[in-house]
Amino acid sequence: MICLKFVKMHGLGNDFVLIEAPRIEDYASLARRICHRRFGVGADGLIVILPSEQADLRMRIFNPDGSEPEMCGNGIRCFASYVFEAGMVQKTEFTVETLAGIIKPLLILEGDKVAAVQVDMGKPRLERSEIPMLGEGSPVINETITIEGTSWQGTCVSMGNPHCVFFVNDVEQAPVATVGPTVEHHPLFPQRTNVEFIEVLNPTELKMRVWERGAGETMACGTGACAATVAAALTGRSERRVTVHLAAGDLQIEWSPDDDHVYMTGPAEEVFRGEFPLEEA
Ligand code: ZDP
Repeated sequence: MICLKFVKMHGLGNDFVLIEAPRIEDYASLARRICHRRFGVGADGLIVILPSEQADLRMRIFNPDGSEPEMCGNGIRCFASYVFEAGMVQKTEFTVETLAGIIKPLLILEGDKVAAVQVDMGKPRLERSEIPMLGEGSPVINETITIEGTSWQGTCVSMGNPHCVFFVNDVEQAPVATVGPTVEHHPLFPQRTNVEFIEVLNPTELKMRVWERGAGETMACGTGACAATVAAALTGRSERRVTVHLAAGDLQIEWSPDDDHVYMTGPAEEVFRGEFPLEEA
């Protein structure tokens, strides 16, 4: 049996299977099998580490349903930590090619271990057509989306991948599992969307739950935390530097006024390594 070596990692409980450029092409069907919580390893995404002609390395990510997002915030911290500790890069600051452009992680070391990763996530995209989203006018702030008779006000941001942010009074009570999938598949979003529910605790602290496109409710979403910070700052609810609280811990997000880039800082942990059979049993 041909087996594929993998490493299982997570960022705040948003978990990934990482593999080094295997000799297979059908990553979508591998993602569906390997991410499965009962029949596979179990993960919120499959990350493929590849060489790049434009950057130090290239990252591709696949959702558990096989779709390929442009970017993945928690995933790129795991990616950066793994490739550094595996000696695939020697620098603590390097470049990664993604479908959302060149992303720049910076490793924060304690001794020779990666304590945290700060990622330059690039500029948020606020043009409606870039999200992409149907309708008129940009930026998309407080757009009414009616779901089963209830009006929701969505503020939409692309961090390379699409996000629709809703501000709520109590995130614990937010109907993530019902409104999330309805908005994910809403005709307004031709590429579907990730959906964030955000409680503003104060101008420097947000509390978040997320429904991810192609994955369902997950414990954390890095690009989502960035999009939420941009949406909160744009609508005057927060400052541009905030702490985003997620179920398993915090992300520090700053939307820099100097270069318009969003910087995300958070952990990345390895859980275990193993081998996965390439053929269907
Ligand atoms: O855009 C999408 O389809 C997401 N499901 C991609 C994964 C995003 C992620 N949770 C993150 O941290 O940005 C990995």
